[in-house]
Amino acid sequence: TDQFGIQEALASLGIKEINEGTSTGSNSFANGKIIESYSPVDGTLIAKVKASTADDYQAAMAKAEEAFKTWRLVPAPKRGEIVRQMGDELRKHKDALGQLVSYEMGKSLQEGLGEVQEMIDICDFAVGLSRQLYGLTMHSERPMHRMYEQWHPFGVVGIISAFNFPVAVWSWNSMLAWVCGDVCIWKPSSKTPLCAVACQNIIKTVLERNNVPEGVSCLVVGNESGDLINNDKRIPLVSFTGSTRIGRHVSKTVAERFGNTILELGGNNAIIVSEHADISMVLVGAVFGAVGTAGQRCTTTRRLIIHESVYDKTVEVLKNAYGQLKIGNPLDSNNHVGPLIDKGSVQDYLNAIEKAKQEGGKIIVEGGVMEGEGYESGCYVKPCIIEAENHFNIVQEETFAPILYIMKYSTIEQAIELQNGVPQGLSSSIFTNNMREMELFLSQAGSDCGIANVNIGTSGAEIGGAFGGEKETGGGRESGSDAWKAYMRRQTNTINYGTQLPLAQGIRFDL
Ligand code: UN1
Repeated sequence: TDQFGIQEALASLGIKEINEGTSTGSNSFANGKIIESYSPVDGTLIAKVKASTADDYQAAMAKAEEAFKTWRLVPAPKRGEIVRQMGDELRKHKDALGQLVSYEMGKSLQEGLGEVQEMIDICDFAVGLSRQLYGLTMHSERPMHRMYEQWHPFGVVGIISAFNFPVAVWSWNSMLAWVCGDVCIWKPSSKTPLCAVACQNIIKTVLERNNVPEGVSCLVVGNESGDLINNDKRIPLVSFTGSTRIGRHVSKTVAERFGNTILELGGNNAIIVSEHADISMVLVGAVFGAVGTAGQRCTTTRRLIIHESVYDKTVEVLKNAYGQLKIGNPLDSNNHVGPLIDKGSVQDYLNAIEKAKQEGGKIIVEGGVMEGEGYESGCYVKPCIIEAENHFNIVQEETFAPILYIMKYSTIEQAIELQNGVPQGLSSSIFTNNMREMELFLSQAGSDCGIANVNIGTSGAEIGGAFGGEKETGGGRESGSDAWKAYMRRQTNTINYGTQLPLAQGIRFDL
């Protein structure tokens, strides 16, 4: 029985082969071992994908390099027009792709659709951007000289993405890279290869229709390709999304060859709940932040720092809300919380709870693994709340699961210190109606994160802003604002239109 129409969605996305191993889209660089993609929703095998071998990788790179020679000469607004068509194509496939994201990754259908919406939005953003890749002009210190800067495409951009946003993160990178004139080689998470194949299938029709060389978008599957990308001198920019542990390795490897990186690593995001907060708003922000995507967003709310005077009341409200959470099949819109990605993640979740207890944490809302009908995949867990102290080792770490640590504060300065007192620096927020503490939180003496919000939660950033964070989050910025600059190389040009050749800095050199 296919109650949620998954088979139809798969077929419409061109994913059919279950026994042979589906190939990786237009650029079929896949002759390696079979990767099986199981759904955390019901534990069934969705389809098999062939991984790329080292030879496949080389073939993909050759096509990418070749394609770059053509693509860089296409005027940026024309590249934008092609990205516009990709946005249209994504609109047509929004439902099916959203379903696949939900089924292969396990997030709620609403969030799966939301993720595809982010892809559509970044396409629109990129289209506008294709006419706005502005450089500055400067006044030269020398007469009859003109100075300006221009932005040129880098070349081949390596995109290594994570399972939790299996399609949107790729599009933030690829759509910008494409209008910038770069070509992309994408290595998706081996936990969500079908989402990547589906994306490749969707955009390949647009590339074909416009006679764009297929090497503009290359897909390589399997972990082997990750380090090939990191070590490849032909790839001037690697955009990596994933854990801090692997990010550190990527960062070192790419830096060793003087390549550029955009790193989107772990978060350990907190909400400060002030005594001036509107608790009904905190409720939505904190609960969605903590249990949405089953706690598997890099922007997930992991810590609540609550003013002592409203602590008991907030805990009461949270306990009540957690008591009403429905855990189950994410394709069923009645459920709030879907599964974790796999059993390994379930184990990490259990270990974290155990460690928190050992360090003195007090369970406020009990966790545990769900059993019985509907939970056969073994990946469903109960969102839990633990009263903890910020310095606990486990609180300092990012566990990709719905575990919320709560703690008390008495002054706003202390709250900000706790908020900043972790190695990561992605997202942060304060709920308050007091403008003094709000402004302090947003000031240079406030949150040290790349994202700081007021009266909204830590997750769910819009694509128009630059997305990323400081410290162990890696410092990269993607998506909106001027994040595009990371995908291009800057060239400063000085032109002498006079008949003399004066040197800068007034240096005389008489011949
Ligand atoms: C991620 O978890 O890797 O802000 C990205 C958000 C989403 C993106 C999360 N727009 O929660």
